[in-house]
Amino acid sequence: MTRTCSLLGAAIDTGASRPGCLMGPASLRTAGLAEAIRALGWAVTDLGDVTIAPQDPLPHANAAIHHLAEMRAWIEAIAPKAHAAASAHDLPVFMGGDHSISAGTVAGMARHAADLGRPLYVLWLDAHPDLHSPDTTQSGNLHGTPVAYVTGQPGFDAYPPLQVAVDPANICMMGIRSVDSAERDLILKLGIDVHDMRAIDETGVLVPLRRFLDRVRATGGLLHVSFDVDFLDPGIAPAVGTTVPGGATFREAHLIMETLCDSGLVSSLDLVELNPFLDERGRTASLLCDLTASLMGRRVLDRPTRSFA
Ligand code: HAR
Ligand code: MN
Ligand code: MN
Ligand code: MN
Repeated sequence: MTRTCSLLGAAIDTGASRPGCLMGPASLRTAGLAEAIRALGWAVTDLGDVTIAPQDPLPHANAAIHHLAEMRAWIEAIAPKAHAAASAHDLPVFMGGDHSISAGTVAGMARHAADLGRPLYVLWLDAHPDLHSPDTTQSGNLHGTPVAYVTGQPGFDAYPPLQVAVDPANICMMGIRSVDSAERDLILKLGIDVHDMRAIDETGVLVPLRRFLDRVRATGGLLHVSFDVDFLDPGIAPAVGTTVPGGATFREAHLIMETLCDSGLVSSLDLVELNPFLDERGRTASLLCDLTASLMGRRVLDRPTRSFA
C-alpha cells in the first residue's frame, strides 16, 4: 500500500534571537522536499502553513523573555494540527520555523500516541537539549524550552496546559554540545539519555541509536524525530542562527536517517531552525531534503536484507 506523508509548515522565528527561520517552510518547499519524498513512492499532501493572529504582549517575571504570547499561540495552533496530521497520514513532516514549533508538534504527537495506547519516544538531534523553562532561560529565547514543556516540567503556566506528557525516559538526545547549567541539572534529575558529541566520537552514532530503537520496538512505541539544523556541523549546514562547532558529519547524519528508515519505527519528523537568510545558495535546505529522503527510503543500492541487529 502507498504510504502517506503530509507536510505542515510553521513559519515561526519569535522563539529565536535572530530573525529568518520564518522562511524555513518556503525554503524547504523551494528545495523540492515534496518532490523528493514523492519520488520515493510516497503520496504527499502539503497541508500549508499554520498561522496565528497578532498577539498582545504577555509579561513574565523573567524580563529576558520575549514573544511569550506568540509562543503560547503557536503551541495552541500547532498541537491540534499535528495531532490531526498524524491521525490522517503515516508520516507527517513538520517544517519550522525555529525549535519552538516542537512544543506543539510533540504535544500533538503525544496525544496521538495516547489515542493509540502506545508510548511516544522522541529522538532529539540537536546541539542543545532545549530544557529550559521560562523561569530558567537566561537568553529569553523560547526555542530553548520545548523539551522541558513536553515532559511536563514546572514553570510553564503561561503555555497552554499540556494534555499528554512525554516520559523523559523515552527521550534520546544526540549531538549535544552546548548545555546551560539549569539544563545540566535537569538532564541528571530526569535521567534523560543524552549522547553528547564526545560520546558520539567514542562510539559512533549506531551504538546508541540501535539501543534506543530496540527499546522503541520492544515496547510498541511511536517515534518522533526532532531534527535541529544545528545538530549538523556548521561546515556543511551554515543556515542556522546558533551554530556550534563540532557537529555531526554528513555521513553520521545520513547513517542516522538510513538506520531510522530501516527500523520502520518513525511516526513523525520535525525539520527546524533552518534560517534561509543565512544559507549559501540553498545548500542547507537541499541537505535537509536529502536527509529526509534518506529517512523515507532513498538508498544508494538495494539491500537484500534490511539488516537491523
Ligand atoms: N541554551 C541556549 C539558550 O537557552 C540556546 C538554546 C537554543 N538554541 C537552539 N535550540 N538552537 O536548540 O539560549
Ligand atoms: Mn533545538
Ligand atoms: Mn490520533
Ligand atoms: Mn539547537
